[in-house]
Amino acid sequence: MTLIMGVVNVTPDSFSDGGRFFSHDDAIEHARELCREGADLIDVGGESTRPGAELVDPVEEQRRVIPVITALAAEGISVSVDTMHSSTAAASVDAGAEIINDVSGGLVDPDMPRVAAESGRDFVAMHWRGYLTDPSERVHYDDVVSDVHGELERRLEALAHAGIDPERLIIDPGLGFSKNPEHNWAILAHLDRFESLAGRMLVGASRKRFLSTVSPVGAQPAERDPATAAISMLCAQSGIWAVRVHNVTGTRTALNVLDAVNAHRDTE
Ligand code: PMM
Repeated sequence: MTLIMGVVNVTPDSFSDGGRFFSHDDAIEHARELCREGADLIDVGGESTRPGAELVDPVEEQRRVIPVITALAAEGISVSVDTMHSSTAAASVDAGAEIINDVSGGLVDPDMPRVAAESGRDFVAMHWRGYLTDPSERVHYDDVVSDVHGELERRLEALAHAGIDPERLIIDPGLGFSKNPEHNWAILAHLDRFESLAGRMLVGASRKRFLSTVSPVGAQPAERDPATAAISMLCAQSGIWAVRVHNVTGTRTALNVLDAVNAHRDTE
């Protein structure tokens, strides 16, 4: 059963929800709402990963996310922290985070692999080719599926070498990060090719720009939610561990449809 990771960005500038949940109370209330809608876990982030976004000092990042993580964990909500900084990861784990979600896969902060290993928590290693000022940077691949697979494989080896239990590693192909629309679609068409790398895979397609190619002309990020829900269903059919989404209701409904159909497949 694919899990739903609801996104709570405590940032002024994330591409689809920046500024909406910037106060702690608004962020906590939004997370509760996502759980009521069917989220299984909540990903809390304090730094936008949007190309060209301002880098956030870890002290400011922690000011944004730690009170939110503390409150959610106290309510029994499973939390992951979306951070590239080891100090924020460590403080978040102390506050109750169960998963460290690092879009750089431990590349930005050299202390991250050790801190993640010592925390004993799950670690999401996303495919990443560096900070970007423009999404069209670093998008050359000979074969995007093989290249992303190979780069993730080497990253996993390094992370395991740093002491992270391989069972704790979750891979993520990093849709939209140094990838053009065709690359993202090719990865989604070949999710099975990544199965051998790790026991669990997370996919984050939600509201990303490549979905505009399948959405109504001029669709704003939130209007890409139907396309996001459709991808969630494809991911569930491919046995993906979790999907990271902003709109939980759409994805929950899509997964319910799949469950309803599968229930009949199993009994026939
Ligand atoms: N995408 C964003 C942020 N964090 N984390 C993971 N593991 N995978 C992703 O695809 C991912 C991520 C960018 O989206 P946002 O700005 O809406 O959070």
